[in-house]
Amino acid sequence: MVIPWVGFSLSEILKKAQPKSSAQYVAFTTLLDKEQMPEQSSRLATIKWPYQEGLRLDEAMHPLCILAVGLYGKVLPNQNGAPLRLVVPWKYGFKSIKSIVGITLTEKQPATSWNSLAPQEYGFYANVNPRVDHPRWSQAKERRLPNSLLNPNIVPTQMFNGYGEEVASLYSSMDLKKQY
Ligand SMILES: Nc1nc2c(c(=O)[nH]1)N[C@H]1C(S)=C(S)[C@@H](COP(=O)(O)O)O[C@H]1N2
Ligand SMILES: [Mo]
Repeated sequence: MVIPWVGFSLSEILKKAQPKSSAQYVAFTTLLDKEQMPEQSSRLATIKWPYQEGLRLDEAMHPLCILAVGLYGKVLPNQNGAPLRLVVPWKYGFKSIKSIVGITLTEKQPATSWNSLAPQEYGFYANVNPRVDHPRWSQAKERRLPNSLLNPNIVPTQMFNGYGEEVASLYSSMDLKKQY
C-alpha cells in the first residue's frame, strides 16, 4: 500500500544527540501500557512486550528513513502509531515500530521483536528482497492495494522496494541471503 506519510528524517533527531564514534546501531522501544494496549496482557506466547526494533546507524542516518507524525495530511491516529512511528521505505512492511517512547544509540546490534520470536523467519535487516524467500512463502510478488477480485493487482516485488539506487550501497559488502 502506498501511503503519503507526514514526518521528518530520523537523521535530524540523531544528529542532535551527537552520536559517539562507538555508536553503531539505533534501538527503538514502544510504550508499555496494558490498559491502552490490551494485547500486551495476552498470555499467549507471542512477542515479549514492549515491541522493539533496531537499525544500523548508517541505515538510520539515511535521509529516506522517516519518523512519521501523520499520514494523508492528518495527525497519526493511535492505531497507526501515534505520536511517532518509524517508516523505512526499503524495508516496507518491516521495521514499522509504532508509538516510540525511546531511541537509544548502541554499540551492539539490538534485539528486535520478530527476530527474537522467530530468527529463522525474520532477520535483523528485513530488507524488501524478492530474491530471498521467507521459509514458508515466496516474497517475489506482492498484492497492491487497491485491488479486487477481478483486478487482484499482483505485481513483482522490487529489490529494496524500488529504492535500490538510493540504498543498495549500504549493503554492498553483505550477502543478503545470509543477512536477511
Ligand atoms: N509498537 C508496535 N509497533 C508495531 C507492532 C506492534 O505490535 N507494536 N506490530 C508491527 C507489525 S507485525 C505490523 S504488520 C505493523 C502493522 O501496522 P501497519 O499496517 O500500520 O504497518 O505494525 C508493526 N509495528
Ligand atoms: Mo505483522
